[in-house]
Amino acid sequence: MKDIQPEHPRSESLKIREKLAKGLEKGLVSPAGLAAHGRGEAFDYLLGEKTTQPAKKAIRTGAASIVKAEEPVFSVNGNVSALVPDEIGRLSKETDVKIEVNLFHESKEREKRIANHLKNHGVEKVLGTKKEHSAEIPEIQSGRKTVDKRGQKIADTIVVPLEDGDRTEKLVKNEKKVISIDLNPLSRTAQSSHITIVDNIVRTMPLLIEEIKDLRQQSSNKINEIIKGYENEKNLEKVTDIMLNTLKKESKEGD
Ligand code: PTJ
Repeated sequence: MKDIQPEHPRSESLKIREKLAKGLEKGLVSPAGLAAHGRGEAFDYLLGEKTTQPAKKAIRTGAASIVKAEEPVFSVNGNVSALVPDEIGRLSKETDVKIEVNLFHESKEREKRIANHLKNHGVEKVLGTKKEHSAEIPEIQSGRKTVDKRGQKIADTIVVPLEDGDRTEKLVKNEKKVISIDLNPLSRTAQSSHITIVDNIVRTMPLLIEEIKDLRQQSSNKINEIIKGYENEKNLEKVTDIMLNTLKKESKEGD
């Protein structure tokens, strides 16, 4: 990895960027993944590169929905595999969430490389790579339509990080509960998910795992209360306000 000085004011952001660049070199990330990352970085800047209160609320509600689910699945694409492989390993070991590779830019080779990469990071069973287990989600146009019979096809709850809009809408239509992780609160994914975590996935994952572990010890009443008390639209408005205030503050300072 390129030498990034810890005292550099943008060192954290540069380290994340470097992970993506390495992921591209290793054939995990698609070239379009770099553009997607750049878009995310811009929104993260407006969040102050911090996990906000509304994001924390969405993470806790997402965790509650995962604990309540019978068949929870976490969908992994190229960017996600490069950014948080250790956390996906922990998620699969420490919770009941299944891990499935599902790519927008379809490539059998990349799918296999991602699955191996995840296995090297502790995921014992990676779904989504075997033809004999493949099924389709009707109406999805992209490569994402092919899913695993043992995973997303039967899942009641799916976590879709860094996702394009089409699939989220179709998953919702197919009565799946969708939890997205997306730094852009205006994206179609963010707008159509049941629970939208507007945060950088590198910050979200450790918090999500801890919340799942904590909520597994709680009563089903408590879990239901958390889910009932959450309104995604309102939560998205709060995050958008935080971004707007960052811009307003900057414009006043420049007066
Ligand atoms: O590996 P593949 O073929 O499945 O492709 C993966 C990408 C990400 C290229 C594909 O899903 C794609 O094109 O996604 P989009 O439509 O660019 O959407 C990605 C969303 O993720 C955008 O809204 C970004 O703002 C957001 N995003 C990017 N980086 C992060 C992020 N959200 C959270 N954490 C990030 N680190």
